[in-house]
Amino acid sequence: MTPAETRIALSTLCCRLTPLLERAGRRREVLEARLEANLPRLVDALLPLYGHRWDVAWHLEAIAETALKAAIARPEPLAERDRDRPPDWIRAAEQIGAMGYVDRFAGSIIGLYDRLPHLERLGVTYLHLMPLFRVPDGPNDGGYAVSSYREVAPRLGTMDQLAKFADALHERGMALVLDFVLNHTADDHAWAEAAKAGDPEKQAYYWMFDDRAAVEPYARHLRQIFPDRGGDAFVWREDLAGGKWVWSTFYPFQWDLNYSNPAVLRAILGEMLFLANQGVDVLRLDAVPFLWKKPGSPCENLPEAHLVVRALNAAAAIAAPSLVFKSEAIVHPDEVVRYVRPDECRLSYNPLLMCSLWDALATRDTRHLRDILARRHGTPIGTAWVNYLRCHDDIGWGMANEDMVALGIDPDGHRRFLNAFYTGRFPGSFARGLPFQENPRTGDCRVSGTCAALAGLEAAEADGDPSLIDHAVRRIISMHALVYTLGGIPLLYLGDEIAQPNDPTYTDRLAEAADNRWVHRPYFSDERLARALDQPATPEGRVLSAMRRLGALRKQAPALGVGTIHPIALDPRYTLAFERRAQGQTLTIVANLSEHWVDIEAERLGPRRSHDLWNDAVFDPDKAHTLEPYGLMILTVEPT
Ligand code: OTU
Repeated sequence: MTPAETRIALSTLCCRLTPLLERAGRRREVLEARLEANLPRLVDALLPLYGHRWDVAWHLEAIAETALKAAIARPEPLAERDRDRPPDWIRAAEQIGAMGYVDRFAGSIIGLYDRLPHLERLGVTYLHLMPLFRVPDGPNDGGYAVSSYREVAPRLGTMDQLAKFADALHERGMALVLDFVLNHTADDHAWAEAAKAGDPEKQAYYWMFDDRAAVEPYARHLRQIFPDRGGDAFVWREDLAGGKWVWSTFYPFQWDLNYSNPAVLRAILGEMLFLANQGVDVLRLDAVPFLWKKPGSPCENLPEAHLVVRALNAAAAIAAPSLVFKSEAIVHPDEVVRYVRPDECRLSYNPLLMCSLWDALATRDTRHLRDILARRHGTPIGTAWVNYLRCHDDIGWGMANEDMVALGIDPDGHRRFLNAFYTGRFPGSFARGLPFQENPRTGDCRVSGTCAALAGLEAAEADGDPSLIDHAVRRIISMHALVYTLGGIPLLYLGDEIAQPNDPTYTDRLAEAADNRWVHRPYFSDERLARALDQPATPEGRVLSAMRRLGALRKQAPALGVGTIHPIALDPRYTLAFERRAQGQTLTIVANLSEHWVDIEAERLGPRRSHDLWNDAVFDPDKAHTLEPYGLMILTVEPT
C-alpha cells in the first residue's frame, strides 16, 4: 500500500464511524483519541492482508465498527481499569502467575473462591484458567476445541459467574487470564454447524477443499503436529455438503479458521472483545504461528500471521486498552521473539528458557543456559516473558540447532538423549516422564510428566532412599527459584507447589486415554495440600513452603522484575550465577544444578559482604563457601 492509499482508506473509515461515535456519550472524546492513535495501526495491518479485494473498504469498516461497538459496550468498571492500570504492570517483580484447570483445581468457577486464600499465600497476581468454554462431549483436547466462545462449559459454571469471578480477582489485585483459541473452532461450533448445513458463507470461514488435488500444494510442506492421529492435517468429512477435505492442524475435530477471509477476522474479533468485556485481562493467543496459510510454505510463522495479531492488537487498543495478549508460539527461538512486541503480544511463553533449564538439569551443564541468558533472554520495552517449568503441554526440545552446534553439541543426538533421560530410559536417569507423540518414522518425541516426576521425586519415593528424595525436592525448589528470579512473570503450574506426581489414571477415561499429556494434569490433591501444611518436613511441605517464600521474595525485590541479567562466570559448569539490579537493589543468585558439593569462588561474586536471603546466612567473600547438592543462594549486599 502507498501512504496515499492508506490515508484515503483512513479518512473514509473515519467518516463511516462518525454516526457510531455519536452514540458514545461521555466516552466520545476518549474514543476519538483512541481511534486517532490506533486506526492507522489497524489499517496498516489489514491492508496488506486484504487490500487486493474489491470489497476491502467494506471489511475495514466492519472490523473498525466491531471494535468501536465493543468500546461503547464496555462496562464502566472495566473502562476505569483501562484508565488506571499502568501498562507496565506486567514487568513488575510482584507479578506471580499460576495456571490450572477449573475442574481439576477447584471443581467449578464457584469452587475457585475457596482456593483464593491458597493462591494469595503463594503471592499469585495472574491467574490463568485453562479453556473453560463449551466443548463437544467426548474428546475436546482439554478444552482447546471450543464450541462457543461466549458460553462456559455448563459443568464449570456460567459466563455470569466468570464475569463476577473476574471482579473478585480484580478486587484482590489479581488479573484473569484466559485462552483465546483463535486458530480453530470445534467441529460443532455454530459456524461449523452452519457450514455442514450448506451455508457457503460459513464454509468460507474454514479451509475446505472438494478434492485431494487441491490439498496437496499445502499438505506436502506441513510439519506433523500430532503424528499419533495418523494421516496429515486434513480430514475428509462426509457430513459436509457432498464431502470435503477440512484443514485441521491439531485433532480432526478442530477445524482451522481461514483468516484469508476478512469476515473471519471480524467474527473472531467480536468473540475476543466479548471476552474482554467480561473482565478478562490477558488473552493467551493459542497456536499463533498457524494463523496464516500459503501454498508451498510450511504455514507456520508467516509474516501475515503477525499482521493478524497486529490487527487484533490495534482493535483491542480501541475497545479494551488494558487487555494484554500473551503469545503461545512454541517454535524456533528466533520466531518466538518476533511475536513479543507492544503492537503484537506484550507477553509470551518462554519455551526456550523452560527447555534449557530441564536440559541443564539432565546434563549437569549450564553452558547452553548461560548462553541463552546472555543472548536470547531480552525482550523489547513494554514486554515480558512468562517463564515456566511445566505447563499443561508436553516438553519439546526447542533450542536452536545453531546454538547447540556452536557449543559442540550434536542437536539430534542431544534431543534423543534428553528424550531418553526424561522418559527414564537413560541409565541412571532420575526422571519418570512419558514419551508424547513418538514419531515412528523419525524416532522423535516430546515429553509428558509433572515437575515432580521429571525432577526425580517419583522415582526417589518408589526407591525410598531419603537422600534421593532430598535431592529431588531440592531440584524442584532450585528450578522454580530460577524461574522466579530470571525476570518476567513466573508461571506456576498448579499442583507443582505441592509436588504432585504423575496421574496414571487418565488411561481409565475414554476422552483422555489416547493423549498422555493428561498424566501431568492431575486433580489437585487436598490431601496433599493438608499434609504439606501439617507436616512441613515432607517433600510437599518443603516445596510448598519454598514456593511461598519465593512468592514473598518477589514482592520485596524489585530487582527480580523485568530487567537486565548479568551472568557471572563460575566453575564448574553445573553452577549458574547471575546478578539482578534495579531501583538500588542488587541480588546475586547462585544455583548448583548437580548432586555434587561445590566450592564457590566467592571473590567472583563481588567484593562485598552480603546476606544470603535464602539460607539466612552471612556471605563473606574472604571466606570459603560450599554449596550443597542442588543448593541455592540468593545474596543481597548488606547495607553498610
Ligand atoms: C496448543 O499447543 C495448546 O497448548 C495445546 O494444548 C493444544 O492441544 C493445541 O494448541 C491445539 O489447540 O502443538 O503440543 O507453536 O506448538 O499451539 C502443543 C504452537 C501444540 C503449538 C501449540 C500447540
